[in-house]
Amino acid sequence: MNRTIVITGASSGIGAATAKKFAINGDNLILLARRIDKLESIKKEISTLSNVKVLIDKVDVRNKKEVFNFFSNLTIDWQNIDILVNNAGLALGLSPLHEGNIEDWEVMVHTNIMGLLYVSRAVLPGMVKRCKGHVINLGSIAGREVYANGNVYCATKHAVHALSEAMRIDLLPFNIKVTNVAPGAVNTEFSTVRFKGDRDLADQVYTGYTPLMANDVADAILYAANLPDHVNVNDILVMPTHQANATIFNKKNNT
Ligand code: NDP
Ligand code: 8X3
Repeated sequence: MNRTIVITGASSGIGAATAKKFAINGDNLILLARRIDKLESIKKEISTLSNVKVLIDKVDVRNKKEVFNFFSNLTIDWQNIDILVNNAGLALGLSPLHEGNIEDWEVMVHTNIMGLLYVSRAVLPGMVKRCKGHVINLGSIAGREVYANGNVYCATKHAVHALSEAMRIDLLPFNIKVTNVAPGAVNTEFSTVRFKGDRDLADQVYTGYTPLMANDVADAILYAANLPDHVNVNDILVMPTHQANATIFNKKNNT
């Protein structure tokens, strides 16, 4: 559709899957993450799928200076951003609050909340000026419910939900859409990151039932992004069929 889409955290999982779907849809892409080597291979893969333009850069969303430098140095042909997908995010650890690792809390809060705010603050003035745009924030079922030991991660995703609602109010006069996409369990690098590289623990999260795949969430994002100008999907809560809420799964007879 020849739009310009920014996706943060495009180096894996939901962000990478969404990038490929937008590319097939004919949209040009600005893809950001810390792992530039991963972004390079995704850019290469996209070039086999579509001839859209793809700009990649190593941007850590926690780094305010890096975020604002990147967006203020965009060349004119990249400046009119139509859609911002605030996807970069992570969970670190799973422990009761009184035993929590404070450095992990800081990384989650800085990435999931402050990172989303920095990127939004850098991109939104252009959308406001043009009275046009769409922000798609990656929330979570953890932004609707709290589960044992999920404390700080759940709090950050509740904050994402609140910020989506706040943006929808503040951006209303400027015709800017805001969609909060809240998935249940998605089999990506998410749990490997949460358990700091312990693949066995990560695999257990997705065993005994069929989780969502990154492409399933990307489909939901594309659905919201491709609606007519006068239609906005405020919220998408997308779950595996085998998952009723944050903690109740059907793991019987599903392997
Ligand atoms: P992945 O771990 O596969 O992807 C996370 C992405 O975020 C990576 O591309 C990573 O890139 C990027 N990222 C992390 N920290 C930073 C940072 N400081 N700066 C820039 N990019 C960063 O997980 P998912 O695809 O599953 O996660 C995507 C989003 O979906 C997250 O916000 C997550 O909370 C949310 N979500 C995930 C669910 C799940 O079950 N998987 C369910 C509900 C929501 P890099 O390391 O290269 O910087
Ligand atoms: C990721 C899903 O349930 O592990 O946001 O928090 S969950």
